[in-house]
Amino acid sequence: MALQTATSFLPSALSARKEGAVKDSAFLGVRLADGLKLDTTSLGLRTKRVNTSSVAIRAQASTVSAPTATPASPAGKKTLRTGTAVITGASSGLGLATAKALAESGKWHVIMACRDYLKTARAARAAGMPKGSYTIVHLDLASLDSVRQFVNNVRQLDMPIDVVVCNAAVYQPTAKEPSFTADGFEMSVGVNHLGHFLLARELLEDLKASDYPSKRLIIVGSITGNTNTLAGNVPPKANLGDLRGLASGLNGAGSAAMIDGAEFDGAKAYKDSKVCNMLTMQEFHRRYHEETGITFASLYPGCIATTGLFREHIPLFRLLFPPFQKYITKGYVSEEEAGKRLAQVVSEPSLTKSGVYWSWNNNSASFENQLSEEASDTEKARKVWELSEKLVGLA
Ligand code: LMG
Ligand code: NDP
Ligand code: PMR
Repeated sequence: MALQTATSFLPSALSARKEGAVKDSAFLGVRLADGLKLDTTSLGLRTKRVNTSSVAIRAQASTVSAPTATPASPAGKKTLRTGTAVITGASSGLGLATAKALAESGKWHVIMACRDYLKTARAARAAGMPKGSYTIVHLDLASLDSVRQFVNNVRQLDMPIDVVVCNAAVYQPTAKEPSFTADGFEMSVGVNHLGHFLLARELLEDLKASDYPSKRLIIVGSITGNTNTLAGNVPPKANLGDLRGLASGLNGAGSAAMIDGAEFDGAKAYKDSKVCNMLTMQEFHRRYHEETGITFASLYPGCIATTGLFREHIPLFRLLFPPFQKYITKGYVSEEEAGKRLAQVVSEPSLTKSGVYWSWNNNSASFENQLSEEASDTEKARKVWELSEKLVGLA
């Protein structure tokens, strides 16, 4: 436990380094000499084979074996190797339920990309995720440095990256004033969209390099960003306007903490961020699907009214929202059911179509849903892409 605790506070630079790169680094009093490769399993970064009671760090020459074994079945038929899926925000709600569903299937190793190591470790254990089926790697989407550091760290794990799920989100419906990420972006759009935008752009290279037969990049969307629905018409409605706030850096200067340049509204900022998520998925599809064969998808998993997403809402809302969704709108789904849905988008052979926004009907059957006019506006998607590139330092 002590080891795991310590790893959560490990400077990212130490969490895993490539051969030869670790220079005389001290950790828990153990020094690692030049030229030795860290076995990330013994850093607790990868729970597989970690003996939590052991504090010894083994410095060894062998590499961490990626979960790539493709044993031939008795019939001599090759089975699909274990896939590796990165899931952001896997410490609770939909992300955790999806991680659990994938891990329990035995077909996936999950990289849980989370900002709170201890919370995630406890959540994974409490959810009963099989040991060795997941690795926790620190990621704070409210910092572009952290995103870049995360990308470096997962690359050092020597695991292929076959699927990436951009799931984490914050929702600040009661905030009167905007708050900002480390890079000075309004928090909801900064975390939900811009952090994921950089992450997805970086990990695209890793997806391209993977030999997995069905590689996917999934960005979680929502009904509330789609004004072609009843839920999307509950005020405040999503509206990116002419993107003037995004263009000016989303930093609150000149009252431009909102994408459309209007006064700050936390609920709207969240819905706007979801529109960006859905536009980004489609722009990825247009730019990269043909060339790479990667499936790009988004989804509305149903109304998971009990998750941590509503932690900042008023207590009355948190009390009434679940029964309202269960008995009145009938849009409610449990975390478990929503996790199964997202796991389908990760793994189902029938859901390989790219550029799709998936939803499920009342019988839990998936279907290709229609996005609102704004959330399917190709010109806006291109502009959001280009402005986001500038903000995250890719252009
Ligand atoms: C707003 O506040 C903020 O003002 C805004 O800034 C922003 O943050 C926004 O989108 C976020 O939130 C939210 C506030 C107003 O909502 C609440 O606090 C509570 C809303 C919870 C949902 C409504 C519950 C209503 C019914 C509860 C019943 C539960 C029990 C069911 C048990 C059934 C058993 C069989 O949010 C608003 O948007 C208010 C909009 C005004 C609409 C008010 C009318 C509600 C009508 C709902 C339809 C259902 C009607 C039928 C009632 C049947 C009763 C059985
Ligand atoms: P939760 O609050 O349960 O999960 C959100 C996750 O995001 C948590 O793991 C949280 O981490 C993580 N997170 C927040 N900020 C950061 C950050 N700066 N860096 C890294 N991770 C961060 O909410 P849900 O499970 O409901 O939300 C998951 C996704 O589902 C979101 O994309 C949301 O928009 C979407 N969605 C949800 C719906 C619902 O009804 N709940 C409906 C439609 C879509 P931590 O645990 O540390 O706080
Ligand atoms: Mg909404 C079919 C109706 C439906 C569905 C599926 C949702 C989903 N909501 C519906 C209807 C209504 N909602 C109605 C009629 C109202 C007025 C009472 C209403 C209100 C409401 C509020 C105040 N709903 C909300 C809020 C929130 O704060 C949530 C939000 O907008 O977060 C951005 C929310 C949601 N309703 C949903 C879903 C899925 C949410 C969670 C938001 C999300 O993750 O996108």
